[in-house]
Amino acid sequence: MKTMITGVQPTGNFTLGNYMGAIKNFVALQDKYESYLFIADLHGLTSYQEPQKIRQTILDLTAIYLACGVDLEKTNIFVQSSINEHSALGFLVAFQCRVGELSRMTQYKAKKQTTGDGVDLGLFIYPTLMAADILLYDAEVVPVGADQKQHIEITRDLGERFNKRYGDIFQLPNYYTPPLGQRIMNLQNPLEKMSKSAPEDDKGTIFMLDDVEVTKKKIMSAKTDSANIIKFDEENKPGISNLLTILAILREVDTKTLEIELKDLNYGQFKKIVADELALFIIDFQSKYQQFRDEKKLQLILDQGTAVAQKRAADKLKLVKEKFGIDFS
Ligand code: AQP
Repeated sequence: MKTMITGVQPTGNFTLGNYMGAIKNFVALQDKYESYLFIADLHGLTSYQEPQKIRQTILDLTAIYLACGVDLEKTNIFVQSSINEHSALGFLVAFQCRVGELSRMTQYKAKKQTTGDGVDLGLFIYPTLMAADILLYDAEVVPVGADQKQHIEITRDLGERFNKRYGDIFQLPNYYTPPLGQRIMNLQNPLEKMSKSAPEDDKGTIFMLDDVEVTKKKIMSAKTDSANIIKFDEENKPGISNLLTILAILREVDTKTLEIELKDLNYGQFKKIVADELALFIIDFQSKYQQFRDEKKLQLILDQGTAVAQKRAADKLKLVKEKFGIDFS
């Protein structure tokens, strides 16, 4: 059976973008693959995290995964830092990655601009650790949002380079981005992606665990345009297109169908429909989340997922070390 993997950092607050861009699609595909879903706490450490809070945020994210529909019969959930092979392979990958390749990464370039006093090396080499996360499991498919496509592409390039130098070691991965929802935009600035590192009071970000009344208000005050025509046109009508995308994903229809159905409504009426349907979805999500979070099984779930992933990662790292000529066990 082929393998699928993806991860989310246990930082900030899980957003509608994280759900629609990545985890919803992972859940939809989990039947078809040997599936691994990890909590990317090492990636999270590319910015300072309060040490006392990390354990709780990891358990929160585990419950979020389950509330999104992750099925433990089909998916192994684990914490990245509990498997040392990620760091070990990340190191080896970084050694043969070019500075120029990493300098071209859009995410790095964007973050560099907002970091006044220099960029941590962790942020610069983030894609090499991400490549290790994927290559370690020979994953064929990685469901991600659009912002991560470039990192999967560099993972392929690096995997190919190793395969050429050392003989076939790694399966080369492909990203899976959904036709709709690969880039859910900030409601107040629909030219920017919705991001979970946004401040808690950001009016443009739907946090999945926020009070549902706050969420409804955010939809009602979403920035649109003045034309009052409900049409999917990301270039000229980014705000309306973003709302159409959200509603289309909730209803599992395409945006054309919605355009026809909603054509006689004004923007206020349209937003009310989106707000109400999103609220119903989020109420259901939050009730599942609370149930999983209150159960005392989360650590056990992580331990079980880690045991399965650990075996696979250890076998792979051993093979890599053999191929590199540094396996002396
Ligand atoms: N707005 C989005 N639309 C679609 N997919 C998204 N993803 C993130 N935002 C959107 C996807 O979610 C997965 C987890 O990514 P992450 O943990 O890096 O979350 P983030 O929201 O991107 O986090 P940050 O810390 O707020 O990052 P920056 O600062 O880069 O915005 C990934 O598959 C991602 O593509």
